Amino acid sequence: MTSIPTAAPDHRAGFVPFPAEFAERYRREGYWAGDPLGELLRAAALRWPERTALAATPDRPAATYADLDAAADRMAHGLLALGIAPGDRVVVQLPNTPEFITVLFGLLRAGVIPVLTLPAHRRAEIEHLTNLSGAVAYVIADRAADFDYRVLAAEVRAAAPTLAHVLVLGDPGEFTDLNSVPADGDSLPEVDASDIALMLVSGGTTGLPKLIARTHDDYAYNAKASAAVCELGPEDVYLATLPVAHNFPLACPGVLGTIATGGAMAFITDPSPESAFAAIERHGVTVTAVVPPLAQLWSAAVDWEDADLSTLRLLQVGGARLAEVNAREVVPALNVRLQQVFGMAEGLLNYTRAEDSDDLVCTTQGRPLSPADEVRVVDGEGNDVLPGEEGELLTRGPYTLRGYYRAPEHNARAFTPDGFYRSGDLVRQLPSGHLIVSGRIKDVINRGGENISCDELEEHLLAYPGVRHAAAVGLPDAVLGEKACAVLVVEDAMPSLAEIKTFLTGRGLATYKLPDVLRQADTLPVTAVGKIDKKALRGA
Ligand code: OOB
Repeated sequence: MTSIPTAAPDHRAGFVPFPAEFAERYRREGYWAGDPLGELLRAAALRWPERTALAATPDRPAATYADLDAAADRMAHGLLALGIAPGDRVVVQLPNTPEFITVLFGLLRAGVIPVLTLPAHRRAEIEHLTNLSGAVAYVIADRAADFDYRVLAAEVRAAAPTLAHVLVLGDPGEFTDLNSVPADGDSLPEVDASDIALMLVSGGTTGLPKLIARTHDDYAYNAKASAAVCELGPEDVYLATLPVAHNFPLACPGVLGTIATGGAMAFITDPSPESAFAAIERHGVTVTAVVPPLAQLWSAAVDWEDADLSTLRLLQVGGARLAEVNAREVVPALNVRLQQVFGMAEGLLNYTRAEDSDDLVCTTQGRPLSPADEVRVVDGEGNDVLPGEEGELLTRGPYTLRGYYRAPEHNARAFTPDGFYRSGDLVRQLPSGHLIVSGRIKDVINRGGENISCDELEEHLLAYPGVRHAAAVGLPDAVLGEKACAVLVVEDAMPSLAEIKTFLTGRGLATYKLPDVLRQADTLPVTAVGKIDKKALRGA
């Protein structure tokens, strides 16, 4: 009889749990079910053993829920047999492949905590996240998108004293073959649902990323409640288009919501219209999630791609603001229902609903997922603004973190004393509860003391005929402190600064908000998940 290992306590050092009275309430009111996340897959395998969980790929047949469940168990036993213990952290950096799911559930069932990084992260981020989490292992693919992750792993290992294993999907080189890990075994550790299930990486735009420890209870609720809002069921086929380690395609409702409701999952590593449309046609995809630049690209691409997209019923768009002009293009172009999603790895999710009017869907970023989500909109002093006025969004609720992992100093600023997360997002709330995101607190240009909201200026610039993408950034200026720069990606001829100013003035924009400088670009730089990268633009 093998003894059942239990979690070493050190993973909880630096974790900020939900206060006891809130945890009790979330349990009592049924938000938290007390089930470890690894059981989501177990329940699906019991209920729908023969249904397809993973769609076939060119090099492997489809896997049923029974297959996937067994593969996850074998992965869990194999990881424990390597000496990785419950409570240990493991950095996972995999492209969108079915193995991501096996590795994720293997880790969850072993009580080991995945630290979910994105394929676009490089040495600075991976080293930092490995050391911050004290990870003992790093799971990679050999190569993806022309990048050799084994070279990165060698560098990280040299700088991360805790890292004992590198597991590689594909050719392992000097490291361990991930395919050699799975093993049989008879007992898996008890997992406490109030403990840390996994860690997400913050999408923060300043400084190095932070770790967001999500508990089994809160993340299972996140995925299940999201699946309910999106009306996912066993007939759905979810396409992971965005990097699946990101909260949006992972659990909003994403692959975890799909597993909770018995649907099938398909994966692509290239989100271009050519690749994505082919996958939608091949797998009969019904739901997927994209960022606004991709929604725009897909909408335009129906003119030159002729794939059959008729199975697609729901296109979720979120991660950054979707301009109203672009929102209005999506539905007729792709013939789908559009859903705006305003979410954050830290927790709070807002969705537009099936019953919302077209105007609400095109002009708002949705309303909170949970009846237990608490939302406040506050001014610079932290006082509630009048209903409908703009202010910073603060939030607290059954799936919103109470503190970043191992970041006490930052937490003192990022949370109110009563536990609300200060999102840094500027919003207005309608009487219906729907939120309109008007920008980031810091995404403003301070032009000689007058504040210009970059989002507002961008929305106006996008309305100019032929402008495909627009970004407003502040540039240093000796006299004004900052001057306003508009960067445009255009379809044909680039307008002149004078033409832009005349156009914006015609739309009623205040003179001080007019750009001082106009730049043309072929493309805008993007972040690891595909949002426009303001930091890079400012530095350029
Ligand atoms: C999602 O999560 P993160 O952590 O990468 O980024 C969160 C931030 C938000 O605080 C907000 O500033 C921005 O991204 N954002 C939006 C937005 N959705 C996210 N800004 C305007 N409109 C939206 N619809 O990006 C994320 C996580 C789960 C679901 C969806 C998105």
